[in-house]
Amino acid sequence: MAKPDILILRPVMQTVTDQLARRFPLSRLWEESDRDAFLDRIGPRIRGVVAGGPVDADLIARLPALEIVSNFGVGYDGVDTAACAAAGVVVTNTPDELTDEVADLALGLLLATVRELPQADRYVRAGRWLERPYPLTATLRGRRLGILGLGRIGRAIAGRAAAFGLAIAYHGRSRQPDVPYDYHETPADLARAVDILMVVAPGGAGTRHIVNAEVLEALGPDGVLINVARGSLVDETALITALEAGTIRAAGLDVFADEPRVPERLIARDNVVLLPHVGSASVHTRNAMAQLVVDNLMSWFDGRGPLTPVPETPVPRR
Ligand code: 8YV
Repeated sequence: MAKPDILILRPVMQTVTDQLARRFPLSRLWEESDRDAFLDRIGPRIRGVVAGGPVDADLIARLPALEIVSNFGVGYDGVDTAACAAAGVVVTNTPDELTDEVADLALGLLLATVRELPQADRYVRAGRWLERPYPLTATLRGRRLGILGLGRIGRAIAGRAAAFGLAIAYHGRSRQPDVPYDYHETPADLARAVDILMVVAPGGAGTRHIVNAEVLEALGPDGVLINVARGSLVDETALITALEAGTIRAAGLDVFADEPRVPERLIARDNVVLLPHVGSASVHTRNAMAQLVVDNLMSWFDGRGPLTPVPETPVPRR
């Protein structure tokens, strides 16, 4: 049987292309100037896709022999899983490998936002310490943390936050009987009960703008919003308005609605800490994620099934 053709949609880490190239014929979609002509020609041969961004129904329809989409990242909100399921295509992601890295970053971003670490760094560099000490900041002491989305990463954040002495509550699709944290029925209820709202739920249509003007109002003037999930969960315009009006105190954001574009009104503010979507971005963790992207494809084309399939797509037998 011919070797399965793999299509890579966007530039990926070299270890992925190096390992796959040893075994499979590879195509790189981003290098093709005429994407349509290329898909007409090569599409019918493609049996595996490496994704790290949108995979829409249109693309799936153009790949009739497709069996597996191996997504680089735990979040797969860009992949149309309904279209994949309907076409019998299995989708895999990279859970677990990045859980601790993202949880570390979330706590770092929380500390940076509440204790104003980037602002204090800018203060030293600008020579302003010579004039007077940096102003006193807000604190984590005695604060309550609300976790929006208590999945793997949410739980890892909760464990770390407990060690910091924070009281923890959460909201998610359902109450989780095995955790000692308070559950709240809606995002607004959670926001009302806490001082810091940590957004860590999956992206996609079901969670779009679940942090809206009402939730920010409920968080209140001492409230802090941290988002390490997806920009789509937060109504960014409502957030900017809330930051400008003092409806909430501050925000720490690793993700944005239209990455890598960050609104000027956010950049202009001093009560926000802005990161360029680096939650999982260490050499160690990205290498581990890359390996799982490769291993899912290897396992599938060895006939051993996918290693980490997502629940929305079936696992057809090869
Ligand atoms: C990366 C992520 O930004 O895993 C995710 O869902 O958002 C991040 O780890 C991305 O997957 C790598 O491009």
